[in-house]
Amino acid sequence: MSLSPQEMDLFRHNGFIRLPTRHPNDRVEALKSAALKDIEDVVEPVSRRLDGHVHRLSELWDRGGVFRETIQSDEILDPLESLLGPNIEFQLNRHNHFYLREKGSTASLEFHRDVGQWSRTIVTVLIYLEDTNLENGCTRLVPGSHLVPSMTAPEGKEIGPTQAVPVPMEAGGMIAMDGMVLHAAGENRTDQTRMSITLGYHSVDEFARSEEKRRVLVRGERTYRGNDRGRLGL
Ligand SMILES: O=C(O)CCC(=O)C(=O)O
Ligand SMILES: [Fe+2]
Repeated sequence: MSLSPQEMDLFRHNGFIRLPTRHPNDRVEALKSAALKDIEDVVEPVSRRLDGHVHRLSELWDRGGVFRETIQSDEILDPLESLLGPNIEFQLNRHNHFYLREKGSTASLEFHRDVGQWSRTIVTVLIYLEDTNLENGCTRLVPGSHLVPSMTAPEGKEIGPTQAVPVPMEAGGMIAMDGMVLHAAGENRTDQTRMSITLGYHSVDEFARSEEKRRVLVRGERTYRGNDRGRLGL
């Protein structure tokens, strides 16, 4: 399912959009089970909270199985094709992680941008494995903030809490966001978990020649359009 022209415009204007697609329930359940098992078995690389509990699983792509299936799924890549074109790479060294947020979790509560420069931003895809709402800390985003080039961290911290809008989501639902948008996770004030996955995608870099090891092609092909193509015999 591709995005409508209106949805594409809104993504460019606001810097984010709720995707019209969602992951089927059986995949959401499989993702939760696989993640909880990797937490229980402490399958590295992981990050821990101060109290020692594992709250983040990194390198989802390398974990394979349902994680890799999800990263390459049509539910993500079909709408992303409307934003990024037919040739899409998945970024291995940004995001590519699962988060378990509980009461007292502090991860990503501070307003931030996922990338620093507008000329090479990414599309961040947030997948919610449980319903998120105001109580358990749905994502908060500042619409249009991707267009403010000079917003450094202190300014962002000031404007985030006053200007962000909370975006409640259902389990299996997704937000696609320009990585320059100022955003934060909300605080989980419930006794339940709040599980989510964060992924990053690029369009293929048309001026990069060699295969970049920290990105994998998930749709289309690597095209090269550098103006030295003739000299290189390409
Ligand atoms: O889960 C969220 O609401 C936000 C996560 C986030 O900002 C991140 O992983 O960079
Ligand atoms: Fe983020």
